[in-house]
Amino acid sequence: MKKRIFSGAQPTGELHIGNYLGALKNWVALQDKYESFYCIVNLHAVTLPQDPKTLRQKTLDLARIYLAAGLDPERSTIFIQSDVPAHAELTWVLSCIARMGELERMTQFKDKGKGNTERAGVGLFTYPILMAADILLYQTDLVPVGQDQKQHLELTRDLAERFNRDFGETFKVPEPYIPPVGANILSLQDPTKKMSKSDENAAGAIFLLDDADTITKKIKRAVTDSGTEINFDENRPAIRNLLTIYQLLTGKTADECVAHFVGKGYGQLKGELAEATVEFLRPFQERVKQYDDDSLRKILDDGADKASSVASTTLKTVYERMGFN
Ligand code: AQP
Repeated sequence: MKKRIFSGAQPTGELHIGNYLGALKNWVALQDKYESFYCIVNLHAVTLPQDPKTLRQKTLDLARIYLAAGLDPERSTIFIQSDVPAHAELTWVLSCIARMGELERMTQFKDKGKGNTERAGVGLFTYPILMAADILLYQTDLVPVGQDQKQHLELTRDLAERFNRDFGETFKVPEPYIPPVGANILSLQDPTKKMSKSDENAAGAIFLLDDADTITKKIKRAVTDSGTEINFDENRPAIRNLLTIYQLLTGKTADECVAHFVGKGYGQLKGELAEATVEFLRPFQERVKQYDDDSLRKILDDGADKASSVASTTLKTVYERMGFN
C-alpha cells in the first residue's frame, strides 16, 4: 500500500512563485510515490472578505494551475473542498476538542487578523481546525507545505493525538514535508516577509501568470543590499532569496550557482534570474490555457467522488467514536 499525501492551496489572489517552489513543485514530484489528494481549499478562502463570483472563477483557475504545474488526475485525486461536506463536518468535531489557547498562539491568525480580535472573523480564528480536518480525513501520512504552515501542522498532530487518546485510535498522525530549499520564498520588496498573495505591494511577488515584461521589471526592482558577493549568506536574505529562486528554477546545485556568479554583480544575477523565470513560466502559461471549464468540472467531479469515499469512511468512524450513531 502506498502512503498518502494531502495538501491544498486557497483559490484567493494569484498564485506566486513561492506557492509553486514551496508547495506545488513538490506535490508534482511526490505524486508517483504516494497516493495523493490535492484539494482546492475554497472553504478556507472565505475566512477573509470575498466576492462569490471571483471565488467561483478563481476556483477553476486554480484547478488549471494544478494541472499546468503537472498534477495528473490519473495519478492524483484533485478536488474542491466544498464538494466534500465531510471537511466541514469533521471541523465541528475537532472544534470541540481544540482549545482557545492553542488557536490564539497561531501566528497566521495574528498576521491576517492584524491583531484586531474584536473585528477578526471567527472563521479566520478556527481556520487551522478546518486545515486539521482536511488532513486527518484522508489518514494522511505526509503533508507537503511551505514553512508558513508548519505551526498549523503541529496543531493538526496535537488534535489527532488528543482525539486518539480520548476516543480511541482513529487518525493517523501526519508528518510535515517542508522542502529543504524553497520552503520560505521571500518578498522581493521586503525580504523580512514571505512572498505573499495578499501583499499590498504586488511588486513583492512574481505571479505564475505575470507576463515577461512584468517579471523582468519586478526582478530588476527587487531590493538587494550593500554587499557585492553573490552567495547563500543568511545575513543577506535578499540575495539569498534571489539565488534560491534561481537555483530551483534552473535545477543547479547551490555550489554550481555560487560558482556561476563568482565575480559577477547583482545586475547580472537579476538579468539571469529574470531570463530563467520567464523561460520557466512560458510553457507553464501555455499549458494553463489548454483546459476548458467543462473538462475541468469533470476532473473535479471525479476527484470529489474519490475523495468523498475515503473521507466518509473516516467520518463514519469518528461519529461512532463520538457516540453519534
Ligand atoms: N512564500 C512562500 N514560500 C514558500 N511556500 C509558500 N507557500 C505560501 N507562501 C509561500 C505555500 O504555498 C501553499 C499554498 O498556500 P495557500 O494558498 O494556503 O496560501 P498561504 O499559505 O496563506 O500563503 P499565500 O499563498 O502567500 O497567501 P496569503 O497572502 O493569503 O498568505 C502552502 O503549502 C504554503 O505553505
